[in-house]
Amino acid sequence: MEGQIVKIISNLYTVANEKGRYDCHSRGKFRKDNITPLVGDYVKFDEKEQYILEILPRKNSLKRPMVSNIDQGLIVTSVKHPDYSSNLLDKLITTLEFHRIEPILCFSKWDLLNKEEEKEMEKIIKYYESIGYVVVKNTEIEKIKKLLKGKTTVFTGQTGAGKSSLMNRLDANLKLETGEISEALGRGKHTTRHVELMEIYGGKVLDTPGFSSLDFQEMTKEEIRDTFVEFFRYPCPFKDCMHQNETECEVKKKVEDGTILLSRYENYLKFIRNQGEK
Ligand SMILES: Nc1nc2c(ncn2[C@@H]2O[C@H](COP(=O)(O)OP(=O)(O)O)[C@@H](O)[C@H]2O)c(=O)[nH]1
Ligand SMILES: [Mg+2]
Ligand SMILES: [Zn+2]
Repeated sequence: MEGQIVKIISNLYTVANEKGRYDCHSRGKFRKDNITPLVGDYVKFDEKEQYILEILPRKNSLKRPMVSNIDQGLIVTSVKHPDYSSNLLDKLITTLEFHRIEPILCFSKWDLLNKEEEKEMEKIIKYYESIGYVVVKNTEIEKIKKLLKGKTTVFTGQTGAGKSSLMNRLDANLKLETGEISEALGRGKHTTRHVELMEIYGGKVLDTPGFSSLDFQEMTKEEIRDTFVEFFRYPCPFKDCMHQNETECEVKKKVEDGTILLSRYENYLKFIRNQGEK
């Protein structure tokens, strides 16, 4: 039979398909081939012996968390408490783009903003929409449900941003632990549970504490550049332009005239600093 690994606890793999859930073991064979079965893996398994026989080819895989076959990432970004961080948002977008995971931007805690702050955030949202991203607020539950349908989605974002609260609102049966931010931050690592793929409204979601601390060690400068999707709209005279010190650069022009959001460009420069070359 075929199914998808939805949970791994030590060496017990829970494989699910339309017929049910099966607790399976893996064979030494995978260890020999240096393949670690991941949550999200589609597998062939022997339902009688409860053994995983084969891992089917992956669409993508992440290291932190260790998951595979992710379609999209819902980036939960709080606009206050914790304060809005364009750096973290762009970092997560870059990380998802790099892994060919479609980013969806979800802003939370809008209720904590005053009118002026709201206006500022609206501008930022408009910009991200203009470069092609789907943007929602965490209060737009019906819209979010539609986006999740039929897809495997990873929830990501800073601790305290409201990921678990949102998932609980999407499905009251989940009953995920949520925390006051100070508490959540203080507890740090041990709020991290095992990774589990959960069904919500005909979609599958992963709650992933810790994902936000992903770094770029494995990405080159060029790979980071190519995750800034709006840069492609403004071809530069130098084909491999890094939009940095080049004299004739269309991207820099668009930053200067305000077409490209300054914080995006500044974050880009920060991200490529200290990165390896191609
Ligand atoms: N004011 C406000 N608080 C929220 C909102 N969403 C979540 N919270 C609160 O923020 C805290 C952290 O939420 P939680 O879901 O645990 O965040 P997580 O760490 O991303 O899973 C909790 O106290 C929530 O009640 C929101 O939209 N507005
Ligand atoms: Mg949480
Ligand atoms: Zn350029």
